[in-house]
Order: sequence, then structure tokens, then C-alpha cells
Amino acid sequence: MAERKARVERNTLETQITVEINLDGTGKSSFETGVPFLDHMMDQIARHGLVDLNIVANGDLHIDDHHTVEDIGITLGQAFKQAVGDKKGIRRYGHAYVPLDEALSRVVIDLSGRPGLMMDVPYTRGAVGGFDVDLFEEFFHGFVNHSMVTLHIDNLKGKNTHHQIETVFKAFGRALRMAIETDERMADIMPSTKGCL
Ligand SMILES: [Mn+2]
Repeated sequence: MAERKARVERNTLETQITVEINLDGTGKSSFETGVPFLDHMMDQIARHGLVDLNIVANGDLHIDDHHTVEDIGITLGQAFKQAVGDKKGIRRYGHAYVPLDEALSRVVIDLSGRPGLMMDVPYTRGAVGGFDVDLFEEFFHGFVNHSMVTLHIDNLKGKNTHHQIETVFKAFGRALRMAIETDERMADIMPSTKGCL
């Protein structure tokens, strides 16, 4: 199988972002985004997805985190789509349940070729360490719209907001890992009766 890597640079008047991704990595990551809580969460994607991720972002944080978080999601989605290639030989679907103490989340992903986000996370607080948690929906919207995946995210239980969102990101990493895994029986087979995705 060809290397599943990509490097995408996306520049707008609001943000300048570079994402490097290796889907067949070991979970190494580095982040320079100016949004430490997002970095902590994206670290979970790398670690639990076993993808290598390097992300550098210069955004208009003097306004707020919104553009930076959304545009990182978009750029990550573009890089993911490019790295995943023609999807031959992969599992396509992935799912995971991840707990963290009292919190429990489920993430289900389909590399369907169609963007879709169904996200239900009843946050118990609106912010963690000054970070507006509703921005995570913007992040995942950006991701699905540009990676062309269907993503169902449900936080099933949780009292601590940090735990709620951390279980979402860990489960997302795990589900992603399952979906992009290769299955040798499918070496040259497209995981769709349409013959393309
Ligand atoms: Mn944490």
C-alpha cells in the first residue's frame, strides 16, 4: 500500500494553518496552535488513532478561538481525505466506546464520501479553562465537510466537562483507527457495492 501521508497548507485572512498527517504512524504529535485545550484534545486523536500529526496554526486569537478551531478542523479534514486516498482495502467503518471515570462517549464513523455530523454532547459547563466547548462542534463540522465522512458523536454519560470532551476525542481517535485499518482480504476491494466511495 502507498504511503498514507499528506501535508496541507491553508491560508486565509483569518488563519494560516499547516497540517501534516501520517495515517500509518505511531501517535507522535506536535501542536503549535495557541489553543492549548484543543492541542490536548488533538493529542488524543494522534495517540489513540495511531496517526502522526503535526499542526501549526496562526489565527486571529485576539478576536476569539472560533476561526482558529474551525479552520484547524477544515485543514485536518482536507489532509485526512488526501492521505486516505482511494479507500481500497480499508475497513471503512469504525466505532468506539471510551470511558473516563464517570464519563462515557461513543463515536461511529463511516468514510462514506458524504459529509455528515450528528453530535450530541450535553456539556455540563460552557467552558473549560477559558475555552468555549461549543467550538468543538465547529471543529468537527469543519472536519466532516472536508474529509467527506459521516460522523456520529454521542456523549452518553458525564459530569465533568473535561472528561466528557476527552472521551469524545479518544473515541474519535479509536474509531478513526478502526475505519482506516487495512484488511488483507480486501487488498484490492473497494468497501462499497457502488465500487467507489
Ligand atoms: Mn485531560
